[in-house]
Amino acid sequence: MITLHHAAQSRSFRILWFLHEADIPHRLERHSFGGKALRSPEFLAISPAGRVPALEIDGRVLFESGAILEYLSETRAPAFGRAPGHAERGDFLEWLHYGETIAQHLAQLTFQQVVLRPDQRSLTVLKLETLRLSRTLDGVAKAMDDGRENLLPGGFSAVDCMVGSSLMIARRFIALDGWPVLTAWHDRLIARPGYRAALAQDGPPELYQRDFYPLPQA
Ligand SMILES: N[C@@H](CCC(=O)N[C@@H](CS)C(=O)NCC(=O)O)C(=O)O
Repeated sequence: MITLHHAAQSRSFRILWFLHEADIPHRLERHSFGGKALRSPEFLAISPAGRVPALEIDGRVLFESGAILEYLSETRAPAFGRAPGHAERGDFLEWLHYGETIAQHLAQLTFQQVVLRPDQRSLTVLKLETLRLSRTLDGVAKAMDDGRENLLPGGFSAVDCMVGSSLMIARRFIALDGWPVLTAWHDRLIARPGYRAALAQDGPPELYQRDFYPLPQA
């Protein structure tokens, strides 16, 4: 049985969502960001930086969400991947990694808005990271401007889980109103049975208590 090391509202949701989309049986090992469990020798033996997701599969452990999605699509759900030689292979790899280009700004904004106390926050960092996040969303919107239904024109794939999960968190910091194609894509994604099943399994909030975190006033 595949085991997903998971924390609610985190990057491991990318994997949880994919497992449901591809109908792959799995069990969850739930983790919390509170306390020091992610820094225990036992967990560091699974994930060297003490991060989620990590996936126990085929007699080994895989970490890094992009690598996990690539491995799962190659070994368990080829229709949701783009194998070498496929016309969309290059785009698939680009978007798979682009999920982290978006997520680096989400991590900064989460740290500022959720982890730090109000008096520790930097308005400069918050404004800059919000702007830089919006630039990454511009990139997705530009690609989807041709009317495609999914991030790859050929159909739903692992990159919808990768980038789509980042989009779900991005909208806690930026309203999507300015990007109608992203709003429409978001609405299609959350209507998917696989997404709904993953959300039901995600667990109680680990990070975000609010739907939206506005920029604090100066
Ligand atoms: N590039 C990694 C990043 C993993 C990562 O940073 N995960 C966060 C949750 S979203 C984490 O485990 N943070 C715990 C910590 O920093 O202690 C991936 O995509 O899997």
